[in-house]
Amino acid sequence: MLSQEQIQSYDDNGYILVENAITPEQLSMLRTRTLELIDESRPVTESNDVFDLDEGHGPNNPRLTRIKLPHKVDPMFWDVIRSSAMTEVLRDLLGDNVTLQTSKLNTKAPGGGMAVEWHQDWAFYPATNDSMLAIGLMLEDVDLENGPLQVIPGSHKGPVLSHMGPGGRFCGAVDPSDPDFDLDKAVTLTGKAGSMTVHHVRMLHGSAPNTSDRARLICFYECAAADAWPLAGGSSYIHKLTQEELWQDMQERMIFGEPTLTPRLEANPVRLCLPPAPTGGSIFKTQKTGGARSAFAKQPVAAE
Ligand SMILES: O=C(O)CCC(=O)C(=O)O
Repeated sequence: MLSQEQIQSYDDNGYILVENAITPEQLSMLRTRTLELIDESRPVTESNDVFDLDEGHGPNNPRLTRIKLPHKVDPMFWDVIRSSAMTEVLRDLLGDNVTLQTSKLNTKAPGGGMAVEWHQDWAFYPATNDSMLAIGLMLEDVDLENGPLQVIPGSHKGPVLSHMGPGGRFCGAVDPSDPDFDLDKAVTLTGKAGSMTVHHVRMLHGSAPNTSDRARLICFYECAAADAWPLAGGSSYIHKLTQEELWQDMQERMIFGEPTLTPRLEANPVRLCLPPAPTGGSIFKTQKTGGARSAFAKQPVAAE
């Protein structure tokens, strides 16, 4: 459970860091399973529904940017969000009815694993209100060398920046020269394995390439109050479901509490992510093919 100071700090700054978010047993199980999954990706030659491959991936050198939807790949990733300190943090920050928007395990490979360019999650999936956040559960120690998450405190109360690329398509990243992007204020979130970061859906955040010889394993759980309904035109898979499938999906994604059919409407700035990048499927593909300018390399992200 969070203290009043921690809740206030989240409200003011848009992020918090919490240590020991899961037990040592849970950490060990999740870490072992993650390393097994990376190993299982060896024969895979193209990104698919589970693995997003990084440059240089091959049978002798498994390199992933991401394991997609880990809570669907192995139930232990679902169980842990429903029965750990993370569960109580969600209750403190989002209320009694909380749903999982999506999950992803960004494995940032050793020796150059890709940067995630600066962006706001809100640009990918705006909703009727912004009671939404991402938990970043560290399954490996995260330090300055292996590409830690960086955030800009207070940016969750600012505008939603343009995430359009030079070709006029959504590129999933802000332009580093945008006057509303104040990189000087960035804070870097490092921590021991088992710690978690929490950042607000409108928070500007990104992370540099992994220059270390260790993978940077962070499992992101993107969560929402049940009354934050996705807006049509967002990039979530939800829009591809039939009404019957959506109804089923809503029940299955509840972390605790009940879904609701009465969305809460708030006046927040919104930009929809259309037209989409030439290739989507992960933020890495969207940023590359949409032509995102890099704040880390000071040059465009190389196209695949
Ligand atoms: O992996 C990271 O450092 C950031 C991930 C992220 O922001 C995203 O996937 O949307």
